[in-house]
Parts: sequence; structure tokens; C-alpha cells
Amino acid sequence: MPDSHIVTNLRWSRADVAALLALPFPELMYRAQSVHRENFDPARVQISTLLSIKTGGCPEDCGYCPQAAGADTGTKASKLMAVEAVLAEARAAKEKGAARFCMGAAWRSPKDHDLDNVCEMIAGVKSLGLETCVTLGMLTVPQTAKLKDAGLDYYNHNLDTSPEYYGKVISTRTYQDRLDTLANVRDAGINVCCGGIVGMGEDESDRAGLIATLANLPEPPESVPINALVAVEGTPLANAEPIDAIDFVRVVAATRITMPKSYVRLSAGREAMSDETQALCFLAGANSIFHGDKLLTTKNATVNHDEVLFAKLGIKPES
Ligand code: SAM
Ligand code: DTB
Ligand code: SF4
Repeated sequence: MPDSHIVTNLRWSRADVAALLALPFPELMYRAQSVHRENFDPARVQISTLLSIKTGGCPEDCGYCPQAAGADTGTKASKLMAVEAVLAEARAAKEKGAARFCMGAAWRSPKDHDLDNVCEMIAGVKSLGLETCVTLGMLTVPQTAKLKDAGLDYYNHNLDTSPEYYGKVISTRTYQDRLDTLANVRDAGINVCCGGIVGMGEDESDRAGLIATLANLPEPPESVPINALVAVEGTPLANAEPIDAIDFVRVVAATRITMPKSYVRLSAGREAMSDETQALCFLAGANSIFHGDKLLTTKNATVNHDEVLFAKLGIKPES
């Protein structure tokens, strides 16, 4: 790997990232920690809370997702929540220490009248003194402009896996569709939150392909969620082999090294992770979590568990 990549972080080839993932673990961790400490306080973690504002019945066929209409998960489809109910959840999240409130909707893309309601939610959450993030599916240019006007800070839109593996997991949209929405979000001046899922049966080269694609975006995402698949009964990926814990930490470390200034979020999958694995992820450069007993439809590590873990590790929420 040429040193110029380390010094300037211009571009990362898939081979560069694959070489990182294959480093002896102590070497990989040393590099990740060095990059982390140059850019962040290693004892501070950014806290986000998630809320599903529109659950289930999604027309897309993402193989991992319990909210796809075609998945047989018993997830009840609901309408978009009322603005006041969302604000009540945001107040509760703030009391539990969240700095950012992320609202997710099970849509392929938002309808314009729904977007107006979401814009009201964004303005309301922002007025509580929280940062705002939404994930609503694909967006057009006028839609990104509306969200920006409402005061949106971050848009979450994941690439999920490598370009090659994508078609094995999702057939109702393309990788290019995702890249187009990410470009629209970036052009509107909204911060980008974009990452992926591991543990979907992908190989090392797919993991390297995902990380390289993220790191090579015209500007790297400000926030990179790394999800370990939550395998839900009734989804096509229900029986996927879980990712090995050390391999997961390697993905976090390579993400940190290739995107030095981004927040790397230890996202879905923490409920099934040991404290020791989570601690290794923080050592590898993860510096953000979803805090709250629920993710969108599945369980998260509990608020109480997180408090005990943070106390044990001497990690503090970023203020
Ligand atoms: N419908 C919108 C979309 O897909 O862009 C927004 C909501 S969608 C649930 C947001 C993200 O959640 C997906 O891109 C995926 O990365 C993640 N996700 C969904 N189901 C998951 C699961 N079972 N395990 C881990 N991550 C999951
Ligand atoms: C992200 O990368 N992970 C979050 C958030 N962005 C929207 C979603 C995780 C969902 C896990 C499955 C569920 O709870 O339905
Ligand atoms: Fe729909 Fe998003 Fe789930 Fe895909 S990940 S099925 S687009 S809610």
C-alpha cells in the first residue's frame, strides 16, 4: 500500500482495503487507533437515537429487512406517526442523553404530502436542540431541497454492501439508484450518513468493496454506520451465518483508517455482541452508537446496559 494513501487519504482501491482487512490484528488495531487519536478524543462517543416513524409494508425486497412487505415477519404495517407523538419520543431521547434523533420510514421513496409531515417533524426536533437525521429511501432533487429548508442535518442512505453483492440481496433497485440519491443529498448541502451491513453471506472482497466505495465517494460520508445483520425469522437472510466477532472489528478498523474524519457508528447488532467485542470496536475507532432499547423494529442493547458498559470503559457521551 503506498504511503501516500495513509498520509493524504486520496483514494483507496479495493486491494488496499483488502490488504488492511488482512493485516495481523495487532497491526490493524495500532493503525486504526493512531488514525482515531489524530482526529478524535478516543474516550468520547456520539449518541444517536432511532425512531421508526413509519413501519412495515415496504414495497422493496431488501433481503435483510423485516419491514419488506414480502417478508413473513409479522411486522405490522403502520401509517406515518403524528408529529406530536414523534416530538414526545424526541424529548425522551434527549433526556436519555441523545445528541441526534434519527427518524426512519419504510418507504421506497417519500410521497410529497408525507414529506411535508416529515419536514414538520424535523423542524420540531431541531427546536428541541437535537440534531436531526432521517432515512426515507430514494430522493429527488426538489425533495432534498425541501428537507434542507426544514433544517435537516443528516440523511441516512446506506450502500449496504459491495456493488457486486448488491443484486444478490436486493432486486427492486440498483446500486446506482443509491449513489444518485447520495449525490442529491450531498448537493443539497445535507450531511451524509452512509454505511452498510456485514454478516449477509458476503466475502472479504465484498467488505473491501463496500469500504472502498464509501471512502471513494466524492466526499466521504460524515457518518458511517456499520451494521451487523440482525437476522430476523421470515426474511430471506434469516439463516445467514453470523460474522465472526474479530472479522467485525476488522471492518470497523478498516472503516476508521480509510475515513479518518468520519464518525463510525457501531449500529445494528450490538444486542447480540459481547461487551468485549463492543470494547474492541471502540478501540478500533467506532465513536458513535444508537442508544435506546429499540432500533427500528428489533431490539437494541438496552439503555441500562450501555450505561454500565460506558462506565466500565470510561467512555463518555460527546456533548
Ligand atoms: N427504507 C429506507 C431505506 O432502505 O433506505 C430507510 C429505512 S431502512 C430500514 C435503513 C437501513 O436499515 C437499511 O439501509 C439497512 O442498512 C438497515 N437495516 C435494515 N434491516 C436491517 C437488519 N435486519 N440488520 C441490520 N441492518 C438493517
Ligand atoms: C442504519 O444504518 N441502521 C439503522 C438506521 N441506519 C436506520 C437501522 C437498523 C435496523 C435494524 C433492523 C430493525 O430494527 O428493523
Ligand atoms: Fe424498505 Fe428500507 Fe427495509 Fe429496504 S431496508 S425493505 S427500502 S424499509
